[in-house]
Amino acid sequence: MNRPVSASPAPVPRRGLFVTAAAAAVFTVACADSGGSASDGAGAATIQSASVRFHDADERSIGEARLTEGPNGVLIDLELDGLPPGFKAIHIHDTGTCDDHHDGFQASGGHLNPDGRQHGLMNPEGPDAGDFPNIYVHDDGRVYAQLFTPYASLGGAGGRAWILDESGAALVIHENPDDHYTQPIGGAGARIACGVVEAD
Ligand SMILES: [Cu+2]
Repeated sequence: MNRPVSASPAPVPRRGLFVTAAAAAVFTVACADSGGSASDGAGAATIQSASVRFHDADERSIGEARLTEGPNGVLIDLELDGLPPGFKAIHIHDTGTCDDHHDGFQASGGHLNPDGRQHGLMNPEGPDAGDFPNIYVHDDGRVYAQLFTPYASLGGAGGRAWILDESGAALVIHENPDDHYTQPIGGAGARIACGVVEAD
């Protein structure tokens, strides 16, 4: 990347401009190809990232998550502050609504589960596409975690469960850990925090 000190400054910006224009042309072609794919979810497969802002049942803001689409699934970076300590279940729920704070976030629906699988990462008839390992809330109420699901996609790419379909989706945290086996939600109990998944 180092250029000779004696190089004339004039060609540098021109060369940079040329490369940028070429890259933009390739990118445009790639997007057009992707949009024409019949197997992707109604053209929404181009969604590459999304954000979630969590609120608890008292409507307090308790942190956020960032979802990034990858070739094999979705990576979730999670940063929370203000939850009761211990292991907690976290799932993708099927409906992008968290308005009913005082009714236990029931409006977020059941788990993302277009294939009708049973719940539970350790269930032979599972998992559903909303399942994750538990997160751990430290004594100070904080969580820093990365989660990954190979079962879902923001735009329904690769035939995976479509997170941002018409009904949207929410990330929901429960009061108890998930046992990854029992129906319908692994004994996870009440919903204590919720955040709508919103495309960036
Ligand atoms: Cu759940």
